[in-house]
Amino acid sequence: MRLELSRTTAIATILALSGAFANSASAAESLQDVMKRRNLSEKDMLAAAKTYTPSGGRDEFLTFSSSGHAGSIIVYGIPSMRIYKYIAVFTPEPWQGYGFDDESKALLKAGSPQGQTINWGDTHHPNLSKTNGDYDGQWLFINDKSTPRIAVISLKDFETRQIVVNPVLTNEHGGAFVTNNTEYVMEASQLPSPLGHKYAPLDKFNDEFRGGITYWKFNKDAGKIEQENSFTLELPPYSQDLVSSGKGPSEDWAFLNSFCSERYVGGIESGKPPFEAGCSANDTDFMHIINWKKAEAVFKAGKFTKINGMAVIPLKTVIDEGLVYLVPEPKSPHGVDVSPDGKFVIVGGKLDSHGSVFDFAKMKAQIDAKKFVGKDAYGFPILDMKESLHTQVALGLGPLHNQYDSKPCVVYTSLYVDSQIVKWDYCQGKVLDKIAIQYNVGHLLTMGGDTMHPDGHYLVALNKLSIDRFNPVGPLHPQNHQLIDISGDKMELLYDLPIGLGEPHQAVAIRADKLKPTIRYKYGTDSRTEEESKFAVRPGSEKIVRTPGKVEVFGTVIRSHYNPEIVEAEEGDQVTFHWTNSERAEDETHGFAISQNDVNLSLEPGKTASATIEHAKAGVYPYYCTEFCSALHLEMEGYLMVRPKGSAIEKASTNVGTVYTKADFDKQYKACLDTQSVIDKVVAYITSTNFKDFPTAVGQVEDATDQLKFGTEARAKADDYAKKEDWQNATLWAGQWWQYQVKAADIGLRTKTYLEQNGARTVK
Ligand code: CUK
Ligand code: CUA
Repeated sequence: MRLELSRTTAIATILALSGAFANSASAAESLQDVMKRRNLSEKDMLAAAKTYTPSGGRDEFLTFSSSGHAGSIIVYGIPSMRIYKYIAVFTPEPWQGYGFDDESKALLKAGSPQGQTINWGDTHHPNLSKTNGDYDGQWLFINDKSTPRIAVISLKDFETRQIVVNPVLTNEHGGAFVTNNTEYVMEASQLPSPLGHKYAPLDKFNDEFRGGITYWKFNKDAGKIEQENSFTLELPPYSQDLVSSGKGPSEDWAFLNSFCSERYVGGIESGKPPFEAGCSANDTDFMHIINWKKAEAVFKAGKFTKINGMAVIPLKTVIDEGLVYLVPEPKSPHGVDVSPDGKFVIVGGKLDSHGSVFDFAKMKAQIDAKKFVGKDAYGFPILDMKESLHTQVALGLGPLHNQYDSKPCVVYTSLYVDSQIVKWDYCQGKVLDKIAIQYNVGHLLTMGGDTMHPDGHYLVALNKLSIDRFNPVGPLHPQNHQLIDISGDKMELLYDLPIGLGEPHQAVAIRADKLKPTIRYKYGTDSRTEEESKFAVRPGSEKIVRTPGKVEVFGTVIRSHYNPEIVEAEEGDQVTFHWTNSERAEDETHGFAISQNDVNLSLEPGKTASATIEHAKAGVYPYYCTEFCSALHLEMEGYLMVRPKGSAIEKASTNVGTVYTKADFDKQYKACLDTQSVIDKVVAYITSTNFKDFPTAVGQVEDATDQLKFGTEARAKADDYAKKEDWQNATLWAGQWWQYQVKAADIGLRTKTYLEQNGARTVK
């Protein structure tokens, strides 16, 4: 339950607190001083109190927003509006190693049309997997409008798992929308084209060009789209737009908008009016009412042809089997959104000032009675518009997208031209409230707004322009997401989030407690497939395998070294590194960059990733860690030595650098013994508490124990060499023992602080 402070109580509390501070002896500014200095009103303070999240605090909701043609997904929290992550999807992203390790390169290649790797995408609509119409927190999908593709992202590790290319359509817009139980991910075309990437001249537009909607079968357990179980419905060459799945009573159906049902083909260069004129001539376009459940049965009965390996149900079969019906909708519609109870479909008409509420039961009755007012040019039955409508409400100029509230019958619609959001009652057909937005709003986002049980609370306006809202950063402005409180009767603007990637179209938000991401990978996981990597090795079994023309490194990384550190190769060799991060500690990620090469890996705890240099050029290539992983991070380094063709292999040199004596060894050894007594004290403190009740502390203790174990091994080596009076190796191994001690002490102190701050008790 959310604690709702009334406005006056909140302000009284803030002022009382500020009074308390003013009375204190410190010279710190009071709240009133700050308000005055920064010119903040009480309303601002209230908005701040509703969004401000103290250090270490958590958000109530997580948002997944498209980044538009930046090709990724932006993750941010609500109400704090703090950005957490950019999930790389269609576009390479070096921090995550995405598009730079062999595994993700393979994923991007498999997700590109044959013969090329496409390194960007135009993301529009992220959508979350659903079970019984509500988010289940497992999978995320997003579409690429430019190259018709759908990506699957795992919410276990927030990584892209799969990209599928549509072999039939040339572009799309109506993706990635899911059916009520994520049986299918829907993807509808936008610009009509000959199916299957064929050529046909534009004067054959009516006969050879087509639209289509693909039903990608999703296997929820495997987290995979199965192309062999997917099918496409051939549709008339209208510009199909967005699609919304039915729910409850309409669960077997989907609703797909279209514009340009005029089938106009522009040609401004030859004196014709542009597309925009010819595509908005008619008063109405067609909403497609799709019986996908029946289409699935038709597909399973084998009534399809195959185009480029994809099952396509031909136009005639679609009509004959009663898979798609049309109903006129106000011209150039955009948003189509099914209500939480599945009874209504609300359509926004970009060039119409109404929100049109279609009644599913009324449409279904006409379909069942085969009562049609006519057919389109291809023979699709058309329902009566008036008889299909529940109501139409004058909302304002340019209604685009709709999102539902947790309150029954309440919906929010963006008004693109008016730059406003309108809150209205779609049952009674009346406007309830309006709020101004900066500027030209597109999609809206309410919490769980497209599920059967929306959470309410907040609304985000995904604006198209930010004009004068932020410090200028050049002609390309940040994108602007505006957070609005919708818990009361009046909408209240709370916060502006400038986003430095664009252009975000749609976003979805899920209650944070529905997500259970992992903290570390199972040892040796290929994160791009989530399967065990065949290249993983355990510490102690690292190896370099040489075959003619090839060097393959199977190594491990841990604070703060690579094993191996020196790798020899010959000019022209193919050199592959497979690294496994053998850390168990939370957030102990290492990187791997090789100078002068397009290589950077992100190695999270437990992960295995690979990088290949196809034809090594002679030279010295330092490699190093790109994440500041410990105090000795800068020392986490190595060399790839590529000797000129034909020269002999060299051993890593041991006779360079400082020479150590017995005195050096004794000094280092004493430092280790002193450090050990500090560690013993920290250990004594931790074990005197109930640290076992804190999973975070338990994880840290395990990690520290690992480090101490490695330290003991290094100490044994130092002792051995000391016995042989090899002071060089004895000193270096004693130094390594000390490195492990420092890491263990660091973790130990972190644990001590954590326990103190989280109220651990003494138990013995
Ligand atoms: S679209 Cu961009 S504002 Cu692609 Cu859903 Cu409407
Ligand atoms: Cu590993 Cu820095």
